[in-house]
Amino acid sequence: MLRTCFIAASAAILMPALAFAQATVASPADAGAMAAHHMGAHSAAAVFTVGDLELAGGFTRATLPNAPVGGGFLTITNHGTADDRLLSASSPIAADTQIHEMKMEGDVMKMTELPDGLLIPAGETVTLSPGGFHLMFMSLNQALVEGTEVPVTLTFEHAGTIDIALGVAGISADAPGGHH
Ligand SMILES: [Cu+2]
Repeated sequence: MLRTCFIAASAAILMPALAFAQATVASPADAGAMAAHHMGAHSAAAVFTVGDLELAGGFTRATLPNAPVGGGFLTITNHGTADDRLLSASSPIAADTQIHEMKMEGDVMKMTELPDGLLIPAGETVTLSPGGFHLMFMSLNQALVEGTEVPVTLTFEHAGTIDIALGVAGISADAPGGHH
C-alpha cells in the first residue's frame, strides 16, 4: 500500500505541471475555466440520495493518456441523527478505488488512504475536493475524457450502497460544471 500511495503522490504533483503546459499551448485563456463553462451549459452535477445521505456536486477530472490515477470529488451531507461512514468505493475504470486524505506536511503534499473510511457526522456536510479528502482511482484502465461520466459505487456503513455517476470536468477543474 505504501508503494501505491507513493506513486499516487508523484502523479498528483506531476499533473498540475502537465495541465499548465497543455493550457499554455492550447490557449491563453484558462482551460479549466473554459471547460467548466462548457460543462455548465449542458448539465449541473446530479444529486443522489441514499438513506439520510445526500450526495451532490460530484465530478472527476480529465486525465492525460496513460495517466496512472484519477481523483473523485463530491459533497456528502448527512441529514440524519446518526453518524455514518463511507466505507468503500469502486469503479470499473480503475483496478482499485481508495478513499484518500491529502494534506501538506511542510512543503510536501502527502496523501494517505483512510483505513477506516471517511466519517460523515450526523447533521454535517463532508466535502471531498482537490487538495483534501478524495476518491482515488488507482491504476486507471482508461483515460478519463471530459464531458463523459464515470460510474462509481459507494458503500456507507448505515445508508448502504449507491451507484452514482461523476461527470468528467476539465483536467484542472476545481468544481463540476455549473459553478462559476
Ligand atoms: Cu489520493
